[in-house]
This record gives sequence, structure tokens and C-alpha cells, in this order.
Amino acid sequence: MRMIDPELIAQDNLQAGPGLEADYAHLAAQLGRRGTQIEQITEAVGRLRVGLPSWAVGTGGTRFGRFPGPGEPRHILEKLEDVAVIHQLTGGNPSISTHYPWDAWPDYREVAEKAAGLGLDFDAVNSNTFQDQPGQALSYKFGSLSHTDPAVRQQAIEHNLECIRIGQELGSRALTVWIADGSNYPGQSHFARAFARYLESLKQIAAGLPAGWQLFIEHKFFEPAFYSTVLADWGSSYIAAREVGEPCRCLVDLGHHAPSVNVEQIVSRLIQFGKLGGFHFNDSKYGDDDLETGSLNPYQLFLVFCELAEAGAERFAYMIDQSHNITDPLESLIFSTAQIQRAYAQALLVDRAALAEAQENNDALLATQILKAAYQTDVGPILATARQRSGGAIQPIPTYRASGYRQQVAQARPRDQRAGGGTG
Ligand code: PSV
Ligand code: MN
Repeated sequence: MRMIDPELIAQDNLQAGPGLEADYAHLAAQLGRRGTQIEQITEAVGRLRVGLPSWAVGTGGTRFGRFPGPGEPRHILEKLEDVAVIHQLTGGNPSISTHYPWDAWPDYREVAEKAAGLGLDFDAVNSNTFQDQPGQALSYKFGSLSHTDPAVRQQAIEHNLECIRIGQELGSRALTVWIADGSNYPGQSHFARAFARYLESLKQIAAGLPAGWQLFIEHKFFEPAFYSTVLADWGSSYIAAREVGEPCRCLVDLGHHAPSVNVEQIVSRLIQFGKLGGFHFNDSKYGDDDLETGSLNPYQLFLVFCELAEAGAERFAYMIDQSHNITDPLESLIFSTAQIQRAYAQALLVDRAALAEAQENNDALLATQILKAAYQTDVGPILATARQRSGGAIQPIPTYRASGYRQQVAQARPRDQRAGGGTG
């Protein structure tokens, strides 16, 4: 089932097609002179899968307020429809990452069937031990997997095992665990004992993973705990992944580092020692702002992709994790997907042999110019061609607006106070 009339996409593409063909031919010639085959880049961009989180298709917010937009999805089936719209237009977002209990549903076969009918599959399932749920026996106020009380830890472990069971019904192959455990006061928590309890809980979750599944852990240096967090940084994350063993890998959320931290170097380290699992993409200026990927710091995104492209980017799991507070979330996700594809295409343009030589010769200026030459290439025609070839739109946001999808769902989905999204 297609959410947007394919005829509309075809019509829009017909209009934009001749201009794109000319731009693509020009870029092909330009890259050819540099010894780069444009087709290889376009195919690689077409293969990149960027997962979407179920919580990003609703309007996000902050702790000060939320301004819901019209037609917000009220439950997982409607979230699937929204993700299908994005994928139809971009061709690059074939999977959805669900979050429990936010996406709880009485019959997961129904969810799996609906997704299959929309041409979607399921990315990692996400557990939630950072909020208390109505009727929950024990509170996570003072932590979950690292709590001092073994009964609370057990409850959190069981919730993760339940997420795995749901994921099996959906066809997911990974569990992502982000914990909010930490402390607000110096002295409140014993750093080493809390970390040991976390590792022990994580091992029990790993023992419950089906064959072929991965366990992703996500570090974050602050918030909601403001003095210390149990999994504060990539070093702790690496240690935990190593202690837990094979199925456990580190997930890098771009917003989970202090300002100015060299994230691309962290990515390199994790790749070098076999523990990079994937990404949560977003952008930030101050902390975990959950701004749109590439909206603020596209050069950092490019530098991250330089590390990934060298290692073979298709080995890793990619997802967008951001909060859309003032825009139509679907438009923001389309925009962000293109930013990610852009960074990947630019990274594939880096003249690696020349860069290696400049590095060997300690030619700092030449090395940085080689990166800039790739970054400053407008790869827009590559992205648009990859979208068109996958049945998507050459100009996805204008086509989305012309489709009237938002107006349709505004009619069909009366406002539900529980709906919403984002991480704020
Ligand atoms: C935490 O800030 C986080 O980035 C984790 O990925 C969560 O799963 C997500 O937000 C949604 O709460
Ligand atoms: Mn995240």
C-alpha cells in the first residue's frame, strides 16, 4: 500500500527531471576528471538505510511545553503510516525503531502485518526504564539497571526481556538500551558499585538475546541526572560492551557529548576496537538539544562519515533521534535524511590515497584541503538521482506539501493528548 499517490510523485519528477539530468551529467563529468565514478557514489547512497524512531513523527517538546501540530499519530499503526510516507518520498528510510511501552499494542502481529503492507521493517526495539509507568510496582526514581535494590534491577531486566520478545514478533534484530541512571549530588552514588551493578544487569539482558541479535548501549554525559551518569562517555560504553561480549556494541548519539568533544575521533576509536554499533543522529549546540541532523554542524557530520566510509559504512546501524518542536516532523525527517546522505556522499568523494600520502608527509594543509574539496562538492544531484531511482521524489518536501497528506491526517486523526513524540 502506498500512502501518497505515486502518480503525484511521477508528475513532480517529470517536471524536475530534465534539470536534474543536466546537473547530474555535469557533476559526473566534474567527478570523472577527479577519477571518481559518480555511479558508485549514487549506488552507495541508494543502499544506505536510515531508520526512523517511532517517537520522532509526533511533535516533540521541552519540559516547558509542547505545541502539538495537526494530525499527530496517536499510536503505532499511525506512526507506521507516517514513516511510510517519508520512505516513499526519500527511498532511504525503510525501517522503524519502536519504544516500549510507548508503542505497546494488543496484537503485535497486526503491527508486523501493517508494516509489511507498507513496505517497512523493524529496526532496534528500545526499552524504557527512565520513566515510571502507571501501575508499575517499583520506581526508577533512583535508577534502573544500576539501582541499589536488586528488585528494581530485576524489574528493569524483565522489561528489557519483554522488549526482546516484542521485537521477535515484529522481526527486529537489536535491542537498544539507554538508561537515565545517575546522580544529582556528589557522594550520592558510589561510581564503581553503580557501574558494576549496571554491567551485571546488562549481562543478564544479553543472555536473553536470541541468536543473531545485537545489543546497543547508548552513553550520555548528563540529563536527567545532572551530576553523574552511570554510562557517561564512550570509554565507559566501550568497557561495558567489552565486558558484556560479542552481541553488545556502542551506539553514538551525536547529542550525548559535551560541546566541542571530537565525536569523529570517538567513532574512529570504536571502529578500531570493533565496538561501534551505530548512530542516533541529531545536532546540538549546547547539550542534548535534539536539533535536526546537519542543521547546525554539517561539517562534523561529514567528518563522522569520513570515518565510517573508510571502515565500510554499510556495516553500522543508522537512526535519526531528534525532537521536532516547531516544524512538521515529517518534513524535518526528510530534511535530515538528506543531510545524512549528503555527508555520506561527500565522504565517499575523499581522495583517500592522496590523504594518506599527505598524512605520511605531515602535510597538514594539503590533508585538510583534500577533505574540504570533498565537502565543498555539491552532491545534491546524486541524492536526488538516488531518490528518483528508488521511486522517491526528486524534490521530496515540495512533493510532500503538494500531496496534502498533513491536511488529510489532520481530518482523520482528532487530537489525542497522549500523542506526541520527541525526547524532551
Ligand atoms: C536519550 O536522550 C535518548 O537519546 C535515547 O536514545 C532514548 O531512547 C531516546 O532519547 C528517546 O527517549
Ligand atoms: Mn538517542
